[in-house]
Amino acid sequence: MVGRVVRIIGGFYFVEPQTPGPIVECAIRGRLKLKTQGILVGDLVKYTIDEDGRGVINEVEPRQSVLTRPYIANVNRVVLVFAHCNPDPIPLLIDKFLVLSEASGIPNLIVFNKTDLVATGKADKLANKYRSYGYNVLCTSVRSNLGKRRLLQEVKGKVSVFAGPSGVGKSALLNMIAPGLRLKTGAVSEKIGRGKHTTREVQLLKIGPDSYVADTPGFSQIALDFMKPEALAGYYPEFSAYPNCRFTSCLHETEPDCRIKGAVSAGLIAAERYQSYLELLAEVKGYWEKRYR
Ligand SMILES: Nc1nc2c(ncn2[C@@H]2O[C@H](COP(=O)(O)OP(=O)(O)O)[C@@H](O)[C@H]2O)c(=O)[nH]1
Ligand SMILES: [Mg+2]
Ligand SMILES: [Zn+2]
Repeated sequence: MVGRVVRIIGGFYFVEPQTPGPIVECAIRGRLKLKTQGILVGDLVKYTIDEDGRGVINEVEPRQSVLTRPYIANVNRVVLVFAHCNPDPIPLLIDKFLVLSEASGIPNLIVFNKTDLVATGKADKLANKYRSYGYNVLCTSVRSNLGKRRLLQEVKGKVSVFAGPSGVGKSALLNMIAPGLRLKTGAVSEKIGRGKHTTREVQLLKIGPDSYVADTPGFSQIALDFMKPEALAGYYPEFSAYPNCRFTSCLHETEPDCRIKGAVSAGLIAAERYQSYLELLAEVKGYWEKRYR
């Protein structure tokens, strides 16, 4: 039988069967343990059920992708959720989430939630700004069900991870599109959880045939400690229209004949995005130098 690992607890793998049915608790075939570098949540597996009704995983299908934060295999949609207000959007934090998501190579969608709390003009302006950078953007409201159908379409038949700062409405949005989930909402309880260092195991929730979502706890700190400084510009999609600076190693800071800086001066790249690039570059360089000093 074929199924998807939705949760891992203490060496047991909880597998959601491909054909509708209850989740099967599986152990892992000894010989498979040596072959794979562990099975991840999100993996598609072949399993059997023995005479005693216990499941055993015999085989893992090749992975299409591996997302590292959180650790999930075969994710093919990252939904980055922010709020129009309460909490206010912070451009640098948004760009950090975007960079992280672009670095994963998995297609993303920006959702600006709580649209009910701001004037239409203000909401459109924010959404259009990110559209102009090349992102897919959706405005939603859990209060008025705005964007519900589009969001459902976006996650249909996919493994999606909902990420973003705390309190923006990630869990509320998931409850909106899949009321059966009954996820806890309200930022306060999450803040307490974070302070206590509660372990956060990842879990996939099935919301439809072949549709899975992962809710993630909000976090305000993201460390871009894994990338090379030279890679960062590649995670700003609109920068790619201006290749071939004079130096191939150009970091677009103070180098002469830099096409990115030229595009900023000409108003073709938003100054706000270039500023955020420089700030994140300083952070990435800091980590990099610490590691290789
Ligand atoms: N006005 C308004 N409040 C919302 C909306 N979505 C969520 N909220 C509220 O925002 C708070 C945080 O929501 P939650 O889903 O827990 O955020 P999470 O931390 O991102 O999972 C809760 O009190 C929700 O009721 C929305 O679209 N409009
Ligand atoms: Mg939540
Ligand atoms: Zn340059």
